[in-house]
Amino acid sequence: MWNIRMRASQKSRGRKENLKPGSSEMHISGAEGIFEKTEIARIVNEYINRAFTHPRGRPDEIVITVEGIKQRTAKAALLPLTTRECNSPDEARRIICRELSGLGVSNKALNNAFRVLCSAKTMRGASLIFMESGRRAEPDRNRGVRVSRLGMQKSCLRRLLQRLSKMRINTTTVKEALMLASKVASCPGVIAEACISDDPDYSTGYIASRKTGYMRIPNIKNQGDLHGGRVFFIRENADIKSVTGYLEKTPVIIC
Ligand code: WAQ
Ligand code: MG
Repeated sequence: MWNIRMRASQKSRGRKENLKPGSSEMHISGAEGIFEKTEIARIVNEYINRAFTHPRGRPDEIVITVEGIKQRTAKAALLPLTTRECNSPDEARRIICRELSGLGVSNKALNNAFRVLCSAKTMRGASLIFMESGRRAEPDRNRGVRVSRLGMQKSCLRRLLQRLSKMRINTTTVKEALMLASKVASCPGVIAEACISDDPDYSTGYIASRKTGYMRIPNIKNQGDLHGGRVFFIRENADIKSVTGYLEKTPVIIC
């Protein structure tokens, strides 16, 4: 199996020479998956098209990585999906706080999470937040933790696409977010996730955990807003190295 990753960015124009590498990048788009060898050409093509047609803007650098997977892959269960009724960002915040408080996430942790999710400066990855102290724990605050090396079993994918089609939400965005959330929820140190897309025209977000499943929340932000992000709430005694190691490096097949 092969892990294919794409990352598209825009370096700030004109001032490139004076800046430290990476410091001025605007993240445009990223994608990734685990595939068979015969799928590589098709997927690379698809990812490049995606990078060039992204609503966040035109990239001037696209990095594609195609990497053979040598490790044994772990398995994780696909989270069940539901959609809540929600009419505004304020209502979304109330729903998220109620649900996550129920899982033991403190107010402090929730406030810190919303600061990350609503910041104008988006991260490439996710913030890790201790569920009680609310302390941020990701080693690199600009980059965050990037969930990587995940794929879905063919039969599971087929069933999922049928189900999403029936619900009229069979889009790459939903499919990929649900897969990512399923890997994250399977990580022993993680208690829950909250996500707002950084795409200006995508206003449905979600929270996810083993207890709540994947819960979609419409109108989590207003159309046109550029902010967005991901937060993974972790157990107070979680080992950061094993959490990031699992999320970034362990190949996981969702089934
Ligand atoms: N690992 C960790 N964090 C990530 C990753 C990743 N692989 N990819 C993106 N992020 C973070 C990053 O901070 C982005 O700014 C933020 O998440 C949002 O990413 O069911 O499209 O790719 O309809 O814009 C939710 C779908 C879509 C809800 C989420 O996120 C639904 C989405 P985006
Ligand atoms: Mg995006």
